[in-house]
Amino acid sequence: MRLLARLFLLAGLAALVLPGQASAGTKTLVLESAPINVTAFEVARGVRLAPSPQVDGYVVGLSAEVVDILGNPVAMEDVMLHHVVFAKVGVPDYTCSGIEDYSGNASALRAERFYAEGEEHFALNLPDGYGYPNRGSDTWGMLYMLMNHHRQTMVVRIRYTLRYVTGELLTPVKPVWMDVENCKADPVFSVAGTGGPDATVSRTADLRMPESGRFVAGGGHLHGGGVSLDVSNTSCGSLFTSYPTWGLVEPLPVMHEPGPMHMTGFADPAGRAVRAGDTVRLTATYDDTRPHVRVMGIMILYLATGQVSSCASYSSETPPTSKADPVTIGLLMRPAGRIRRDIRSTVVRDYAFAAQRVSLRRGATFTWRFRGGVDHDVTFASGPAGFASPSMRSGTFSYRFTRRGTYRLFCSLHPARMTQLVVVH
Ligand SMILES: [Cu+2]
Repeated sequence: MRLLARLFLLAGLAALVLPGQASAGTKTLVLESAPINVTAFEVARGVRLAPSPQVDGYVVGLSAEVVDILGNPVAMEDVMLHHVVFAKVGVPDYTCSGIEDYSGNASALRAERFYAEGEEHFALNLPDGYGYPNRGSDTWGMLYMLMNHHRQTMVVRIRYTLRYVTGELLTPVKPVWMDVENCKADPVFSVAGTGGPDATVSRTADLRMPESGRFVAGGGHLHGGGVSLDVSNTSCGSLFTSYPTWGLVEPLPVMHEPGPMHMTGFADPAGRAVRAGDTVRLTATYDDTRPHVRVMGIMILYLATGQVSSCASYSSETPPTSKADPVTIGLLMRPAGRIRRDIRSTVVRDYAFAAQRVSLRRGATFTWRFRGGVDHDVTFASGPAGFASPSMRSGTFSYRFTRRGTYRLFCSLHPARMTQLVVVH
């Protein structure tokens, strides 16, 4: 079902919070999603309506966490919040006219993305005097991805805490979502990791500003292997660079490369000027000495519109140096069956790669043909070069193996059930 239709079907469920009337001041509101099942060793992704304040006001702060059905916080070792994105349904997004769903289908979903949080636990804190306007009649949706490191199915909720201002006029901000793979529910790309000592690789995305204003706050999202995430005004220089802090220990079993435990953000009441017509460029830089698959480069900025006379460049704080321990992702299930030599393709069906052990010659192009009732993907775990397919239930994905060695592959959505070994001679 299309995302939009699904959201509107659920609309009845959303109107259950926050009666009460507007009185001036800042309130702390604690809201929760409906329960979400996360199957053992698997990933739960989805879109659903999110309860929202039922009176007009402004969001000035927002953060999210995973709790169990009793309301107790759930440790990352149990269920990891990969990410949650909050969006206002039916409102056009600043940088994207329609967001693809998790299967890559173009969707009629128009929604304004206004906040996201991942392993770095970005918390929105707008500078004093600024707020994200919200009407009591607005509808919020959330898009989430959770990972269960347990042998049992877990039932959790996403709890989010808002600071909400009513009865006052604040300077409104518009959320500006910058993303090197914009307009996707799962905006990932992969780094091969074949660049040699100290190599990095960068991806960029440009936004031509339709209006003038000042960015008053922002935060970044990178995955494992991230070096920096910069947003610049191409005529003036850097507006802000977000840097990761490392140190998360990935819970066992290792199912993905750990992300940063923190990313720097900024909140600047004076704001950082951009003029209508300026090009704002996002640059996500990753280490290319090792593979890093299914990574992201996203910055969310908050714009107060209005005339500005000139622009400037800004230097950004760097966090204390930290290092990520290189992790190796092991397969949770040993690929089985006879070795299939020099085949060109295999079928990916529900919960199995048809050919689990494959031997190829260097230079061969191999194709995965997806025939599932649910989404699957092929994702690099270890080997000479990183790659990953989008998640799909039909269609094909091809990859040319240009480096000899042993590639351990799996489906990142079903890591305990779907694995494959490809040996390239
Ligand atoms: Cu799968």
